[in-house]
Amino acid sequence: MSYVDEVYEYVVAKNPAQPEFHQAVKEVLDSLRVVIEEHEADYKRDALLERIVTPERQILFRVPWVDDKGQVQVNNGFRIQFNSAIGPYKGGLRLHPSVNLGIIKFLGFEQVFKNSLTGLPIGGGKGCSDFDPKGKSDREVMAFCQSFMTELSRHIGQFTDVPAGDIGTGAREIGYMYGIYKKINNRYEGVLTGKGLTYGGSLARTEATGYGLIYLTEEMLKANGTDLKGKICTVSGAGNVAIYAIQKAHELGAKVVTCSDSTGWIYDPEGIDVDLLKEVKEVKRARLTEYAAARKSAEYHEGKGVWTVKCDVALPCATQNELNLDDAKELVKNGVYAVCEGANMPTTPDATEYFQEQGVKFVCGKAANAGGVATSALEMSQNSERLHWTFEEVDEKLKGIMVNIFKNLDAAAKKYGMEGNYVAGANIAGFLKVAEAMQAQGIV
Ligand code: NDP
Ligand code: 2IT
Repeated sequence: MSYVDEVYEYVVAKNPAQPEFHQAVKEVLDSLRVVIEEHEADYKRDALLERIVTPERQILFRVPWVDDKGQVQVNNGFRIQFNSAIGPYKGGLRLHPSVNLGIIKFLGFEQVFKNSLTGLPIGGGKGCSDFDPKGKSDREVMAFCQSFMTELSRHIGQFTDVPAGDIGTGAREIGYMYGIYKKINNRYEGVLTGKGLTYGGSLARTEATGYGLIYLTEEMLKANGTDLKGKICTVSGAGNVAIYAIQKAHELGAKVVTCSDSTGWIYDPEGIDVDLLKEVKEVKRARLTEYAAARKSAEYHEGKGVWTVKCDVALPCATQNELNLDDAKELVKNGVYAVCEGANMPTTPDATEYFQEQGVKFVCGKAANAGGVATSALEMSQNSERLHWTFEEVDEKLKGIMVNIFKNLDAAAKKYGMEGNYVAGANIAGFLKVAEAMQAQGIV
């Protein structure tokens, strides 16, 4: 049995009932086979792969808080400090009732290679809670955030671990968490990113993941002799990533005709109205039915259906495993040219394989959505030098980072004889830097 297969079996045996974690590990290890074979003796002796698939530290804790009726509620809290070979742990906090240890480990594992791809000095981590901010009052959200951070605060710090937003964690939650961290530690430090602009946040962080996705998509299309101008795009999700991806795609001349949330989806043949979408989602925190009610050209459909709409470029921006083999077949039947992942692992493995077999250009999330965490690292730089950069400065740096990510993954794929396989290119480029840093630092 090859070393890669041995390690995959080791992961499945050591982490039972964590299918998303197994899936993420398999995708990375499978595409690293040529690289591993090149270094097999050294990696095996040093158990490099066993170490890279094992989090450095896993923190599980109780989060009690009092709701508006005076009833005590109890949630679970997690922080996975996965790998600190190239910098302090860095990665978001997800607040969603579906989270569990396997989901958070897949996200932490992906984050290690994504952060490496940015070229910036950040290790990988991720945190979460099964708390659901939907339908809670601001006071309840604050009570939860304060309790969550009271425990988390002893495990993080600007040089140790720097959390940020993810599904369910936006500016409001980061603000409450920052406030209580400061009160507990009596330190005004850049311990979180995605902060508000009045207390150490970076301009363009809100927009960064969606903008970055489109910068990378444009670069990939250009490398293939085309661009976004005039292209029809479909987007899933209606949150932070989706909204700013739609905005930037429109700026570059594409037309985005869909978006979705967990209850339904919108088809708007005239192109999604971003200002209206922001009003519905960012201000009112309402359902997409309100978008449809306010816009004549829009159709609202219950359930899932974004991937049935004909498009040139599909951009999944909601959640993991939201685009399956049936969806992929439908997209290919309708002539899709490219798929770029704004969410983390939104495409199932069989759907990814199908796209690649059918010649669809496919860029995985750890490359395509790296603009968010890259801009978080730029926020950390600004906090360290106690200065603010302009929107244009940050945006220009973000663009440069996304262009570089594409160049590096494209070059890695070519170097290892897999030209056009952007998944393998991203995994190889991300892995090599982390592996080299781990080897240099000895057995830790
Ligand atoms: P938000 O919470 O802002 O938005 C998430 C969107 O996806 C919402 O529209 C939500 O609908 C929908 N959604 C969530 N879960 C499900 C589900 N199970 N089924 C259907 N729809 C769902 O999160 P973000 O936009 O920040 O994150 C979206 C994705 O991008 C995630 O995979 C995240 O990990 C990834 N990502 C985020 C980054 C960031 O900087 N924020 C950076 C890189 C990746 P509803 O409101 O109904 O729940
Ligand atoms: O998945 C991700 O990269 C994020 N949620 C952003 C993490 C961050 O630290 O900005």
